[in-house]
Amino acid sequence: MLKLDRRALTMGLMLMATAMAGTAAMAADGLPPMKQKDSYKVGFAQTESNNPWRIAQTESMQSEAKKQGWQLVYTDAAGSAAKQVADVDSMIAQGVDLIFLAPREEKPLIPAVMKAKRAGIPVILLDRRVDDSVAKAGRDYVTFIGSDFIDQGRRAGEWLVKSTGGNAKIIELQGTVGSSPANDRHKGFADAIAKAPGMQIVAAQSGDFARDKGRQVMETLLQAHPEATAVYAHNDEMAMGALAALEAAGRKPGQDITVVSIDGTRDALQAIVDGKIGAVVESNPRFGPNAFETAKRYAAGEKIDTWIKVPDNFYDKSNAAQSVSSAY
Ligand code: GYE
Repeated sequence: MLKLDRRALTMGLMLMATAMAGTAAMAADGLPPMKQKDSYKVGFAQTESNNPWRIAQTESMQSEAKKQGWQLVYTDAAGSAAKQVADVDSMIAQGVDLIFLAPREEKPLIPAVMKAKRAGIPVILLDRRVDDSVAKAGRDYVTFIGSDFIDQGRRAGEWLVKSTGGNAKIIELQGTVGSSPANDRHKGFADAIAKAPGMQIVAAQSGDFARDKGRQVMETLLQAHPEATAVYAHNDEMAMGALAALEAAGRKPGQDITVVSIDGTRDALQAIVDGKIGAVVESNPRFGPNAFETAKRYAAGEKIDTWIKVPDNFYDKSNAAQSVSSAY
């Protein structure tokens, strides 16, 4: 009897010791810890570099790394989720202290997030989310730093309702299929226009957040829907492509068709000044200071919110001119 109790006790102690060893390697919430050091080697896995928004984001990350004296391992997935997964793999192999990841699509990048976690490397998501019913902030990755895309779509929709008097036949140029900004910018916009029965989306298709694709898609959709009176583009590059297609078709953007979009690039703000785009909801790409500050707070053991929201401006005729020169 006594012998058995002793064995049970030893077993219990052993189990407790194993459990404690497990927690010693992990923060309380299961996230990999980050040691406090003077300088770090961190990764930034960029999704593509084919538009001014991406270039501004990369510049902001690189200049902040320089300012902090941290080494930045930079990769560009060139628009391929599969390459981005491989890029994260190589960062894990290089033993970076933390990975900043701008996930191209919501689902395909989840394995990369989980693999980094298993390798003991914390991940901070920048500008786009992964599917949070599978991978969770505060458990599988540290946090998401980025805009409220549903709100951006809502603001674009509300502006369009107002400026068209609640009557419009809309062509929607959507972002990259399966990306969180494309999903959420559609949702917020659809919710906003649902309140006005005269607002109708006559066609919607992805232009992959790219200017030339936006132009091509607009050309096709305009041929099928010459009755369109408005364009909602999920980003400025596609809006610029749409302007080219509209003008080539003899339309007069700003006069016979209203254009609204999202980002705040220099070209788009100039197009507002020129009277061709009606309004732009900002999506701020300058993540550097916020990203590095968050990593430092995490290393210091601070509790990090699961979403660090980036506040966004709004541009129309009243303020675009004064913002053109500081835009990217
Ligand atoms: O609007 C777009 C870019 O993920 C918020 O991606 C970002 C979006 C941005 O390619 O221009």
